[in-house]
Order: sequence, then C-alpha cells, then structure tokens
Amino acid sequence: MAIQEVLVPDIGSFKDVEIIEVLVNVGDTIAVEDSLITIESDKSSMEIPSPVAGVIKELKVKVGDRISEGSLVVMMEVVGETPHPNPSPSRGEGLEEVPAPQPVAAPPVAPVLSPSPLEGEGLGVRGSSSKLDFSKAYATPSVRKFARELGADLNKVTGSGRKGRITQEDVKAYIKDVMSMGGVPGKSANSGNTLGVAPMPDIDFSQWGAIETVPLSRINKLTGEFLHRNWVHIPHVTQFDQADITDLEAFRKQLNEENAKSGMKITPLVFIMKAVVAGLKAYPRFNSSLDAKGENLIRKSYYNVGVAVDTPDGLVVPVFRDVDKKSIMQLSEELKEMSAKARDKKLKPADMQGGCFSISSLGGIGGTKFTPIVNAPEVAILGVSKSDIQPIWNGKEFAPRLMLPLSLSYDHRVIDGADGARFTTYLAKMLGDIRRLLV
Ligand code: CAO
Repeated sequence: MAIQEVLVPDIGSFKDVEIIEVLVNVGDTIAVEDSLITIESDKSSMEIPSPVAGVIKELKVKVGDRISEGSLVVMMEVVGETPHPNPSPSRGEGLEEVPAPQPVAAPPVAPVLSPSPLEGEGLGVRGSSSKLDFSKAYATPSVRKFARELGADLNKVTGSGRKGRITQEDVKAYIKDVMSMGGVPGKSANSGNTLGVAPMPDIDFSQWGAIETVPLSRINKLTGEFLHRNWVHIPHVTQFDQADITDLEAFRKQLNEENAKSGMKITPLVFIMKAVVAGLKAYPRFNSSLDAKGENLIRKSYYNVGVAVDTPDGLVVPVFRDVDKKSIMQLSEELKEMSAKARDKKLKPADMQGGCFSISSLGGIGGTKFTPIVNAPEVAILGVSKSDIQPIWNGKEFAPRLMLPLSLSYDHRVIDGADGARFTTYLAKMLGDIRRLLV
C-alpha cells in the first residue's frame, strides 16, 4: 500500500483561504469523497473531499492555516486502486460550498441563511418520519449530515463558529441540551417538545373573516430566533427606574442651538450611551459574558455599546465601538451614520458584532416602560422610554422635572437584583448631573 500526498484540488477563485475545520485525524479510515477540511473565504465556505480511499498517516495542515490549490493536506496510505490523488474536480463534483453569512439582525451570534446542496435529499430522521428542513442553517455539508444522522434540527442549533457557523460540537451540545430537557432533537421549537409544553395550534383564521398571509422578512425571522433563544435560555429580571434629565435636556438643547448651522443634532441617546459606559466601568459584571458552559465569566476591558435600530425590515443592532473614547459629537455623528446604514441595509456583519451591552431606545416614539430581552452573549440591556415632565418632591415642594424612564433587563445568573438596582441608580445619578461623567 502506497503512501500518497493529498493536495488541494482546483478550488476556483479560492486562494490563500483559511482552514476553519480539520475534519479528520491521523489513523482515520477515509472513503473517496469524505471531507478532509473546511475552508472559508469572505464569501463562502467549502469542504475539500478526499479523492482517494485510505488511512490518514499524517496531517499537514491545522485550523488557521491558509491554503491554495496544490497545498499539501494529508499523507494518506491508499487502499485499493490508486488513482491520481489530486484530480481537479469542478464545482459540484465533490466540492461543496456554503454561502457566507449576510448582515443580520442580532449581531454576535447570528446564524446564516444559506441554501443547502443536500436540502430535501430525504435522509431518515430518527424519531421522526418527516424530513428536516435545514435550508436556514449555516453549516457545512458534513455537519448537516451529522445532524441528520442524529435527528438534530439544525435550525435550532446556535453556531459558535466564525460568523455563526454551526460546528459538529454545536450539534453535540444541542443534542445534550435537548436530551437533558427530556426533548426530542428532531422536533421543532414551535412544537414545544424541547420545553415540554403543548405545541402551538395551527389555526385557520379565515373561518372568521378575510385574511392575508404576509411572509416575515429575513431579519424578522432571525430576530425571532434570537429573541426566542435568549428569552428561553436567560432568566430575565427587569429593573425600572427614572432619571431626572432636566439639566441634561437644557444642555442638550443649548448644544443643538450652537450647532444648528452644521446640521448636527444631538439626542438624549448619546448621553445615555456615555452614562452606560460609566456604569459598566463602575459595575464590571455588566460588562461581561458567560462562557458557553456557563462556568466562567469573561470580563471585557473594552466598551462597545449596541443600539437597537428600527428599520422597515425589522430590528438590527449596530455596535458602537470604544464609546468611552468618543465625544458626544463623535457619537452623534456615528449614530446618524449607523442608523442610516441600518435603514439602507448597508450594515456589514462586523458592524453588528462585539457588543458588550445594548440599548433599546423607544424614547422618540413613546411609552412609559417595557421589558427588553437581553442580547446574549451580553448580560444586560437598557430600555429607554419617553421622558416627560413630572411633579417631583424636592423636600419642600413638588417641582416640575423632566424624568426619563429606564428599564434594565439583566441575566439573573450573572447579576443579582441588588446590583441591578445599583446600576440603574448609578445611571440615574450620572444622567441627573452629567458633570459626574467627567469625574
Ligand atoms: N424622551 C423624549 N424624547 C426623546 C427621547 C426620550 N427618551 N429619545 C429621543 N427623543 C427625541 C429626540 O430628541 C428627537 O426629538 P427632536 O426631533 O425633537 O430632536 C426625537 O425623539 C426622535 O429621536 P430619534 O429616535 O430619531 O433619535 P434617537 O437618537 O433617540 O434614536 C434610534 C436613534 C436609531 C435608536 C431610533 O431612531 C430608533 O430606531 N429607535 C427604535 C429602537 C427600537 O425599535 N427598539 C426596540 C427594540 S425591542 O423590539
């Protein structure tokens, strides 16, 4: 039996692309067309199949290496006939490609919608006679195959790979979760089986009058997935408070008058972003994330704040980086640019990643309070409602003060109720006298 080099075949426009997964180990017995590695460019990911059958003798690559056509992948002890180890398969003859993610609603963990070449192939699903539709899952063909073999619904699996790609480990973790909750992997979340609750009824509303069926936008669907996941996984508590922004508002109006010619408009939100960062510094647990196992807190020393933006297609959350280092004017400019980009669908995935804490401001619209859902892996989110004049007792009399309603939702696994109240009290103090932001 001969030992042969297995090289990267013709992979079209892919050049100097990164290996994101090594799918084989030394000693593995490989059949022709079994995938060896996964590579990923900006546009898509692709699995490189083995052109020969045999046993892997040596791995010549590792995750993170960059390869092109002709790069050496493995040394293989070939069994049976020994065809040329590196035929140049054209697209569709062995190379399986998955489009890379597009900008989506909830940034850090956004899964990706990509049609699967294996879609609808009718592989059996354990415990279910129906096919699983993976058309919305961002995963490589081998992971899709693995999920089908286990009967796992990839649509429900959160990807931890780059750009939210679902890895084999994610599928295993999902199966463990579902089994520990007494569920069945192949059943949809809507069926309620993973939570042990009754499924949602399928109702024909036309029996009561005229109806119209309007498909949800891609952003709506993705946001729905994330919100549902976060709502189910995170024990939420919402702390309400209010800040006296009478003086802040006077200062803001003055700034706007001074800058009227330049057209720059400053809204209360940028001051709130600054106050939030001061809060994150004073209470670092709010600037952390739980690791995937829920055993460690990852504390961050950077201060990136996500701001929910309402667009015609749904909610997106661009992230403003290093808010601690930016001035009110810079943040105002950036807020204007990012909101415009969001509404013009020009946000890139990177614009929505790396957030530490999110703000959802409905202040320009109305309402008194609401309970925002934590944008995992962050551990807290601040909801802001519309400020209004209220009679506030100043010790001697009721004085008219402009009060800003704050609704802080937090992950109770990470943050205690006392810290939740401390955080909003601190925010109210900062916003009540913004000179304190300088101290
Ligand atoms: N109280 C009173 N007025 C407020 C206010 C508040 N808390 N916040 C903003 N305003 C005022 C602004 O000063 C502005 O008034 P003028 O036009 O008179 O100056 C007006 O409301 C409109 O502000 P805005 O909404 O355009 O700007 P913003 O900086 O406050 O917010 C953005 C920007 C992008 C966050 C906002 O446009 C938006 O999309 N909000 C919706 C977010 C959302 O949907 N969250 C829900 C997520 S959960 O489903």
